[in-house]
Amino acid sequence: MVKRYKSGGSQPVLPSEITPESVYRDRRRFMQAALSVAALPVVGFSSLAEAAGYDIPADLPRYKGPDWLQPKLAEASRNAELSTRETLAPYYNVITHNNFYEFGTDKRDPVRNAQEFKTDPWTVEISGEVAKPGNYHLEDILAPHALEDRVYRLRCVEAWSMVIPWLGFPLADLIKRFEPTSKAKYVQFTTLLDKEQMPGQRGFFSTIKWPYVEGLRMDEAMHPLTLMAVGLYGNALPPQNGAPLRLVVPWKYGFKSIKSIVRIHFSETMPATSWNMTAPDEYGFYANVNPEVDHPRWSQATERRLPSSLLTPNIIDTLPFNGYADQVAHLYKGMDLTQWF
Ligand SMILES: Nc1nc2c(c(=O)[nH]1)N[C@H]1C(S)=C(S)[C@@H](COP(=O)(O)O)O[C@H]1N2
Ligand SMILES: [Mo]
Repeated sequence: MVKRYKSGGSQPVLPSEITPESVYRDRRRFMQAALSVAALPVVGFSSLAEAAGYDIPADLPRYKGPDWLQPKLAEASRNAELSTRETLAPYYNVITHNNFYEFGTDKRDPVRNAQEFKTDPWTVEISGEVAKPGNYHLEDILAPHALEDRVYRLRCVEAWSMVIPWLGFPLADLIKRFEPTSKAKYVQFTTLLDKEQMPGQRGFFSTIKWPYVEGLRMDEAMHPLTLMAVGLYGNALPPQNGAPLRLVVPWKYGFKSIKSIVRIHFSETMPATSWNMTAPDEYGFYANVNPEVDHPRWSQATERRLPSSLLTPNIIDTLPFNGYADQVAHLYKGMDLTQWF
């Protein structure tokens, strides 16, 4: 059943109910920083969030996206069946606590450094084992797809998590249109390479070999939970969250959910993935959320559900496959998940 967000499910918590004074002060600083960036008028503001029933504080920016995206955002409908009813992470946390190493390694670096990032026009290359390879404008890629509003848990390998309302469509629907050949066993995704715009790609000491790449087995890519996201909280994706197009794979650690995608490549063999290349003993290709397989340097048995603070750390148990085991465990039948971590 697909329904409008307004009519049910988890209600966003008012930030005044959960936001300590220090966060309000932080927020003011955020706005001062954001407003000093000349590009914000390009990013634009939107009132779609109200239309979708989301609680976005008036002092925080909404990301509008290009004109052609507006009707799609406005017509998005809620997929209640595939959405968790847990309390949403406040919008503030979603747009200011990010991992996007292209813009810096600190959690606040992406929101500080990505506001001028140009995400329109945007081209995506479809390549490899497909009948219809080519370079496509994002507008054409998205044209036939209606957007759904889906609330997913996002569990970072660093043991924090958030509940985020995404706007997107099933990756499976996109893949079918480009007609993969019988040799297509894996899909690899690539993030934009652009040293001018992405300060994190300039350094000599970067741990990651750019561009960021990720991958999925074909059956994982075709799974109905696997989402191509173009928005969150009723609006376009903020640049710090991976605008204009990102992957969301809710049963895997967050690093699989690659941002700002410019290439989707189909191959017969398992593709290289960034964190696996960087530290193969710590990050595998599969990266399914698994409380029983610890990271070599910390436990994965629990997670810090944001918002969290010193006084209210909000530590909860991590669930197998991030709570999506019923839907996805069958994909890994017979596999030793200690070995294929
Ligand atoms: N291109 C790219 N994609 C990326 C990352 C990154 O550094 N670069 N970080 C990943 C990690 S580790 C996580 S936890 C999620 C965070 O998504 P969010 O900032 O929207 O919460 O993005 C993932 N996608
Ligand atoms: Mo992560």
